[in-house]
Amino acid sequence: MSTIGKTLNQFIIESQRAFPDASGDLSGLLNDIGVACKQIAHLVTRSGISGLGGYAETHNVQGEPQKQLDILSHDIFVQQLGWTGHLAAMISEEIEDVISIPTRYPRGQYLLAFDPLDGSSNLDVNVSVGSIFSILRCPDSTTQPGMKAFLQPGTAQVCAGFTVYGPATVLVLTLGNGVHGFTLDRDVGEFILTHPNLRIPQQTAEFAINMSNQRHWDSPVEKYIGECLAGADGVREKNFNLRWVASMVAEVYRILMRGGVFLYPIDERIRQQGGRLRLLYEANPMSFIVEQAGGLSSTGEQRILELMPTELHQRVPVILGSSAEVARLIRYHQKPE
Ligand code: AFP
Repeated sequence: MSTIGKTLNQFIIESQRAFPDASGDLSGLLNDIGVACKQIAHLVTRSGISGLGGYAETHNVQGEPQKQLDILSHDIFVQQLGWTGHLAAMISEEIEDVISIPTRYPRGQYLLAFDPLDGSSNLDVNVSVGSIFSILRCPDSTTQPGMKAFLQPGTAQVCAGFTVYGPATVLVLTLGNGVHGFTLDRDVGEFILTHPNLRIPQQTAEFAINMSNQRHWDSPVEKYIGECLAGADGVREKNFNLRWVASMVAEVYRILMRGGVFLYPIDERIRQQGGRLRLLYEANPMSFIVEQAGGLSSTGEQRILELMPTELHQRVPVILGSSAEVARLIRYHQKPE
């Protein structure tokens, strides 16, 4: 299955064959997500030409100003996936409530949670952005799925993925059997398997955190970053590199490629709201992918995938990446001294 060069569609169909009773619903849904991501890739690449890279006059459910492409990318997901008959409902970063499937369309067995355009504050400076998605099973006998249907732990995810719209457009996917990267061949219009069975190195010398928040950090993060900055002269006895793209998809993709640790921890500014990143459509899908690639993902106190969600848009602290470094940060949270 992991032959480089096969299309996303071939990979999905071959994955389905491992489940003789499969209905084909998930395969159809994944292909439709691939089409939506290709459409968004096209919009992102042309945003400077089309004049769509700027802000809309609106704010999202988080009260954050929306880019026109945030709204258009959201619309593409809803229009591309609503009619297919694979979904029972959707939730989006851009909309407060559950998005129901119109009664004129058949309803499927899956729930989709997505961030249509993560990192969109980078659009006007031409830095990589992306789409993130998480697929859950709709609880049985739920005819009209509401918020409760989505409040499942990350361990219940059937599939998770993200697309990076960067120098190359790459879709990264896990179905619970490893992590695989597909590069968009624009000449053919297909995602091609280029990075099968991605694995995150256990060790790293590269960390990603927004250093401007340093004065707000709790002591475990202060201790860890301080040791990284002390480099070869300090207890770690090696020098570290810092990267901060401010686009989670770009950070996670880099970590999948060469290791690293990404931190968006709780701090004094965001303690009240629980963190910066959203659990259902950012932290959970990225944690599923990172763990499937041999990494770890934690709030510092708990494994993210085991958190029991209480709200659709709840935020959590995120520390993910190379297992040796995340394990060290967990230890520092357990024994801050
Ligand atoms: P935007 O989608 O508003 O650009 O936020 C991106 C993001 O959710 C995540 O992708 C980044 O890692 C993080 O926020 C960057 O946060 P800071 O802007 O506080 O560094």
